[in-house]
Amino acid sequence: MSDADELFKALQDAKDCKSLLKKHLTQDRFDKLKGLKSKFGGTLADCIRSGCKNPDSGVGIYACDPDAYTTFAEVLDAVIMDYHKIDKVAHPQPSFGDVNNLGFGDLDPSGDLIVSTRVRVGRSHASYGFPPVLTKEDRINMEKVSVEALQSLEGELSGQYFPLEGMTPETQQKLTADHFLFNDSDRFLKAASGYDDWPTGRGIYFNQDKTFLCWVNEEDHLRLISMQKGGNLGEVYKRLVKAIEQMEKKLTFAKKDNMGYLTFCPSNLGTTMRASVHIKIPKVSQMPDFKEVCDKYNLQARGIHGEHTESVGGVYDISNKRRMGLTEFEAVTEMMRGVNEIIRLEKSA
Ligand code: ADP
Ligand code: CIR
Repeated sequence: MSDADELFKALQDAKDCKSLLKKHLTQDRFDKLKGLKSKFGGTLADCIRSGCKNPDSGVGIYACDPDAYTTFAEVLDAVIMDYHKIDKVAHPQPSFGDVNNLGFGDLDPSGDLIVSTRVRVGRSHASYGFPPVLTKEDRINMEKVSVEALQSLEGELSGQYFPLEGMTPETQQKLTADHFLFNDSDRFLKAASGYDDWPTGRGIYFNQDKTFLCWVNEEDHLRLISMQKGGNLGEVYKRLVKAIEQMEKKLTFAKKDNMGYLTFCPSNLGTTMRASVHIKIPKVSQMPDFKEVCDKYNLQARGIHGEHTESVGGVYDISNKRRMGLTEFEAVTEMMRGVNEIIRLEKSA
């Protein structure tokens, strides 16, 4: 049996699997796509390996490279429409709103509930593939160009780059515990080749206050992150927009007309934006309809050490779930509306 056949069989045998991959990779689609190769040499097996080996995946499929979104469109489009709740694969031009007049600022002026606020986007170099097709040399070269661009950032965004190679385990653990740094412990990403050649080519850039950070060669080639304590979403968002605009002038990122920015995971396409708060909601999170409230406002709840982790002490990571089919301003506004409602419910419970 070929690699792809074996993976597909495991997926079919996983009767309790509820992933979007399982739902949308029909036998017909599998037969049609299993022999194809994308421009960077990736295969369907590369895209579905993680979802087939981890039947508890929510999405279950990654793009082996930017061209996968064309070569394997038949299955990826179906997953994309389902995840982002859109009825056709379409995405508007980037639009950040008027950053000097956003209409939102601090979501929790009392300071009672929101511990911290973070907004991130992913970016991919247009000329490189994604983890399954990358070589060690690619990772080193990408790190070099990313760091050059980061080092040209000015003002509040100016900072320093720290490669993972050579960083002491104590520093890594402290930066991770403080929610700044990534690690290699996500089994979904691992099965998708996300940690190949670890830690080569990986590192973190941050400004003095650690309010602007950039992850290099984690899941995406670049993750631009703005974060700070408290609930001032306006300040966090504005800082991120500034960083995006400066980085756009230095690097060419992978984009597709109807999909916006291209990322390794189809859940991140489009705006690639995830705006989150760490918020104390001991009451709301115990309500039987907590999940329905999140669904109604298109929110996603995660634990406090990131995706696939647990809540601690009633603190959750609440963010927008949809990233494609809406503008950046609409994505952050969607999160803001939902968080306002969660705060209202917690305070009145
Ligand atoms: P992403 O997909 O956005 O990169 P993860 O779920 O993997 O996110 O989380 C990455 C890191 O960011 C984790 O350490 C997580 O605790 C941290 N994080 C996410 N949201 C916030 C927030 N609002 N405040 C502080 N840290 C956060
Ligand atoms: C999964 O399918 O669960 C993992 N591959 C992670 C998918 C990204 N999750 C998300 O909700 N954005």
